[in-house]
Amino acid sequence: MSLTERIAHLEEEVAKATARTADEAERFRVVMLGRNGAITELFEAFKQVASEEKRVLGQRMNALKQRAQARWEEFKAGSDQAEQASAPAADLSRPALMEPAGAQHPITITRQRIIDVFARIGFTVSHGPEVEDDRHNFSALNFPPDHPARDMQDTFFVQGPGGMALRTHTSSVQVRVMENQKPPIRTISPGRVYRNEAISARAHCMFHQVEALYVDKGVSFAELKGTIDYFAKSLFGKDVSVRLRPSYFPFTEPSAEVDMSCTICSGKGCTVCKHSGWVEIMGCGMVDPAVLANCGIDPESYSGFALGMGVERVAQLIWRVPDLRMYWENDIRFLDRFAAEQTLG
Ligand code: 2NL
Repeated sequence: MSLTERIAHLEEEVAKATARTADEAERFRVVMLGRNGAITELFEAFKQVASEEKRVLGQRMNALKQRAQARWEEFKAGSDQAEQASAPAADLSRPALMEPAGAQHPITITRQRIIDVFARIGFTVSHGPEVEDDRHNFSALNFPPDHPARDMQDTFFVQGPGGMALRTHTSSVQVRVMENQKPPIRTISPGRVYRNEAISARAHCMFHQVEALYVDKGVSFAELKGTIDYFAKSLFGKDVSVRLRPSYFPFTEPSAEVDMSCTICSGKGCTVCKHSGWVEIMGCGMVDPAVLANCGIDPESYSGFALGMGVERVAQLIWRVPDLRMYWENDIRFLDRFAAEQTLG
């Protein structure tokens, strides 16, 4: 057979070839284009062809080889589809694979519950900067210039001019609200606060606070106590009671510490309440008239109450968290406990 005849023969073979499976497609490749394949052998024979014939035959052979390669690609693609089509159909009645669901962090859940309780009695949420100036974190709140909280020992100061610091409470947000809004003011400020403390089971250098502020004409201490009672019963159940102990804050007068009947032992006495039957949950008081005046509100016409609590502390009382460090260790065995928890929302 002459080379021209062999080319014509293979052109016909390539045109006629079929392959339904991946194996058949592979056989076509080996027979035509493999190391000892017919087309490969054709190119070997081409070396003997007289040079005046080389151009015409060469073009025809290149076309043949390209055609064979294209058909092989077709066979491969077609066999993939055929094999998929012949595979058993997916059983659509099978239950879906369950992806493990993430959980909200206990601090997120608790913060949201606190916000929801106050939202129901008309408090809005306010936010402010975490890096504050001296005025909003200290001086407007009646901290005297030599107060220990202003010490490097207690507060993280930021390098640079102006005495900027990481806020030590979200009262700084309340100051900004009072500067910018006229009473009546009913707002809560949830957020991170920072204190320069050695980290232990009971203290961390960062924690979350929620403060509430109510300023209007004739706001009384009785309303403060009623609000706290409503708050504690909403969050911990109708059976809890609260008591107030006189205390001191620079920004409130009078001031009080709030205890709640121990949720763990219902007041009978346990290690959480140190056998007293009471656990501390927040601080509160009537906004000092000087603080109102510092923020542009006339203390002759208006009065207000404020309270502040640590979110870590409230979460600890809901779930009996024994060590504050557990919140930030991200141990999956701890975090998984909250997968089933819901916010009130
Ligand atoms: C606590 C106690 C408290 C306030 C926060 C406040 C804010 C303004 C004016 C007056 Cl703008 N008071 N906030 C009042 C009493 C206590 O927090 O133990 N926090 C973790």
